[in-house]
Amino acid sequence: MLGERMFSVCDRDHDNWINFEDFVLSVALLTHGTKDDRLKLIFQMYDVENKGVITRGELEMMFNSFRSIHSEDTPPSVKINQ
Ligand SMILES: [Ca+2]
Repeated sequence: MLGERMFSVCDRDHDNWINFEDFVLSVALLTHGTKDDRLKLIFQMYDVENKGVITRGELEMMFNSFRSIHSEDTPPSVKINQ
């Protein structure tokens, strides 16, 4: 999931390829962008449906994706209560 979201955000022209320009722009934003630029990039990763908001389900999905990366064992899923 995390890889798919990173790919989607880096694929700036949405042609399902990350060409050299997409790659350079993404790396430049992450390494030399302003704090706002980097926050926008992270927000776009969480905003799976590209609606300008992060739903509870999207947040859970990303948390679980991060947790699965940082744990050798498969941890129980995160569920955010209302
Ligand atoms: Ca592209």
